[in-house]
Amino acid sequence: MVSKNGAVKEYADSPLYKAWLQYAPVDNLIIRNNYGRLLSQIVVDAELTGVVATAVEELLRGARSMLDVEPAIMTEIPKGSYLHIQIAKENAESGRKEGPRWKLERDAFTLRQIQALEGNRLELIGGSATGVLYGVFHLLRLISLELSPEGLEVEEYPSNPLRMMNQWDNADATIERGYAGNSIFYEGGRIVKDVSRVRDYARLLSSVGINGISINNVNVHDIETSFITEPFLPDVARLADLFRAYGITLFLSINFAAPITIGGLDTADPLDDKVHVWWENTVSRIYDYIPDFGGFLVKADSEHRPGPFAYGRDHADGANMLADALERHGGLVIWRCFVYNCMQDWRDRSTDRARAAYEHFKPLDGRFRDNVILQIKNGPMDFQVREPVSPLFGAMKETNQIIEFQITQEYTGQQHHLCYLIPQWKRALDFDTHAAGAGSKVKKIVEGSLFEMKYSGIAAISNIGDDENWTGHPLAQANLYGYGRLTWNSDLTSEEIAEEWTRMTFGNDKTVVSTVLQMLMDSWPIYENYTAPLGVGWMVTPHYHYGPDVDGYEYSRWGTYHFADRNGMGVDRTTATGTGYAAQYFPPQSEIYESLERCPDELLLFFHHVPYNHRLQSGKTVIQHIYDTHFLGAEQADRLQQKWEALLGKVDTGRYQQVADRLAEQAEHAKYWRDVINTYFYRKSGITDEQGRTIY
Ligand code: GCV
Repeated sequence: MVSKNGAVKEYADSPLYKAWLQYAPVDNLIIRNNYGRLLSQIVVDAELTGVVATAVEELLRGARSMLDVEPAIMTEIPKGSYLHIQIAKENAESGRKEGPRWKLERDAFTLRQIQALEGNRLELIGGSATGVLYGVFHLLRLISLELSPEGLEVEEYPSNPLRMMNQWDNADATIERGYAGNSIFYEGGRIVKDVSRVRDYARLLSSVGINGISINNVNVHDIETSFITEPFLPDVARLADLFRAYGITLFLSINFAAPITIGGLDTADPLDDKVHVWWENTVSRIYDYIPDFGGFLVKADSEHRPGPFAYGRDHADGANMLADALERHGGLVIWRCFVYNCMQDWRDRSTDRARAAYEHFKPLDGRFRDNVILQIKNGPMDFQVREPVSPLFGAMKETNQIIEFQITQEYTGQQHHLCYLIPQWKRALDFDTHAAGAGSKVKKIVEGSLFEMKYSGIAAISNIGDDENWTGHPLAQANLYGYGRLTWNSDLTSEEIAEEWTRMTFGNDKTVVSTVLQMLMDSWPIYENYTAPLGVGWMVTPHYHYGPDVDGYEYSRWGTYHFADRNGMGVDRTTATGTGYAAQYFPPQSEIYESLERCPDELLLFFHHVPYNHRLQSGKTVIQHIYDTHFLGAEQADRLQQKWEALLGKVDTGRYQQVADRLAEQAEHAKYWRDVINTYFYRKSGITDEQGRTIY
């Protein structure tokens, strides 16, 4: 596979590269002609600049390719059928306004078909230019899904005000936890000169409603620390200009110690006046170059990154200092809550990493400035295949917050294994925290509808690199697509998203659609089956996080234990006899997790230490569950290959072969997982498999 960011032109016609924006010719002639007539004349009631220009350009591209028409762009109402694009009058003015609701209206659009004797009219009204852009992408989606324009009546606005993408890209072109090649943003310590690939990425992102991006790794190394200063700002501004045209605001990850490392100061103490002034000046300079700069994403006092603790200050002191510098310009501080002691001793049973975020941040509720947002990982540990939802959601009623998902498959097969993650994220969003009584779902918290929040939404770590197919595994594109669609509409089901993606990516052939849909929907449970069981997590090769190593982390300092011995396994996080983590939830969730009988099987070993012969709610013992799921998971991974093989000849060779290769690797690796896990627990427990299968 060619994999260099300069070579975009070579990819232009590659189905791998076009991802879900294939714009394949519409097969259904009636639908094609209906849309063809409507789009042959387009009246645009707005200046053809900025985001509107992007929208119209996209529309032309889609219409030419899918409908084989060359639309005429006009300012006067024509005779016959036409598409009429407008911006709602009350929102048309530019300039910043406060508050998430306004942002939702700005991004909203309506799309409807009006029948008339003299010709039908399609009316697209955006709440602003970005609303128009989202409306155009929606229309193009309807066309590729071959849904008739007849009787069309759509009114859409996003569930979440902030819909963020986090890049973990480094200036040397590597990507932390990246599994699809090198960075498309950087080369040799600088931002790339040829930004055509970044533009194509912006298209993909805005087509699913992403409206913010932080362009560098949260672990900010030497070169990236200077991104906020003059030598780099013109280049950063170039990227900001590019993303702005797609309705996406640019953010930077910063190094909390920057005043020392690049500012020549002897401290980064957030309560020191010199530090304040340094950040104020630095921020003002950024806004000289990027007037609509989004703000900073900050990883502080986490995994050896610098932060306010060095000066005896807390996270609110640190975040507020930056917030003060950004406030006058309308900028935000997005402060990550991934804070825990990563230098633990396995003998210390009182420290529990799962408790850490809540313990650090809950006491600070109400102390953060209005333009600070806390970014909280979906679970209390670190993107494992199965974790409970972080108890911080709902615990901080007076703090802006967004949830953080990981699209890049660090712990879920690194894009060598198929793992469609939308069902996992939906589980988190649909979790009822009971923070304000029954129905206090996480999605309501991050949408900003449960508690009064000025800013809220969803962020995720991207899974793309400079591989021709963007994501390493062609089917991993579904996670990128699905993430965007879910941030736009958290009520869409995993199946709806998977089907949309499949049809846009591979076309509307019924066998292809039903096969790929089923493969995607089965993939997370399959991956869970042959990897770490019952919510215990972490049985991976240290540092790389790919492949099984049951004791790899067990005696290390990261606080990620399973405590398996010859009698049993699991972490006792109950209040009665364990670390007390279960009590961080609101009742009844705290009571359910505390109870050995009521705790859901899938999370049993996250909350309880049990003997191997403990009987699950499923009726099986823990040890038999481990054997059964691992035999089953490996078999299921094998069957994925056969399902895909049935599509030979129905999917183009390039994509067919890449998927086939990855599935073969997955099937092989799943067997290895099965054997390592089964053998480990057989030898620990001495209990044989009821079915007498081969365990080494
Ligand atoms: C960017 C995990 C990953 C790290 C990552 C960290 C984080 O620990 O393994 O690579 O660092 O999470 O989210 O900050």
